[in-house]
Amino acid sequence: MPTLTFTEGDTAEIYVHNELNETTSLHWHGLFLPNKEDGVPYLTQMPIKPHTTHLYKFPIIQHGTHWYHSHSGLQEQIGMYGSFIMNKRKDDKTFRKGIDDLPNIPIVLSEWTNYNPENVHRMLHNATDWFAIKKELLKVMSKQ
Ligand SMILES: [Cu+2]
Repeated sequence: MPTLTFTEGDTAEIYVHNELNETTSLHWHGLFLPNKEDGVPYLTQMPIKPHTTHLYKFPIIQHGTHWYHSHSGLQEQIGMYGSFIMNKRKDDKTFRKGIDDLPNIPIVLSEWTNYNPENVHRMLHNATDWFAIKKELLKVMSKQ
């Protein structure tokens, strides 16, 4: 999902247009914000219904690079996550010219599977050896 960039002192207004045919929600990982904006369905908010728009609005009271992700089902596992950059204010006493104003180039490293994550989840609960067989792990183990 898109990199979201703010500056400490801003008020974030993030409109989520849910174009999925299922509910969704977004969790702002590691951010200090009012609980009702935390993005956990049935705990801090109701799920965002399909084909509706939800506004997350909260003050940015910190700086640093974080990330955000879907908190619904296994949507995160199919790529519903992105970088969340909060720049330090230029009038911050600790602002270091030539360091804190360097451009941000976010790189997100993540595990990935081409399998439907619902299938992975099901297989993990069924104690299948499928993934060990695919990696030829059982063959290696039998040689020991
Ligand atoms: Cu998180």
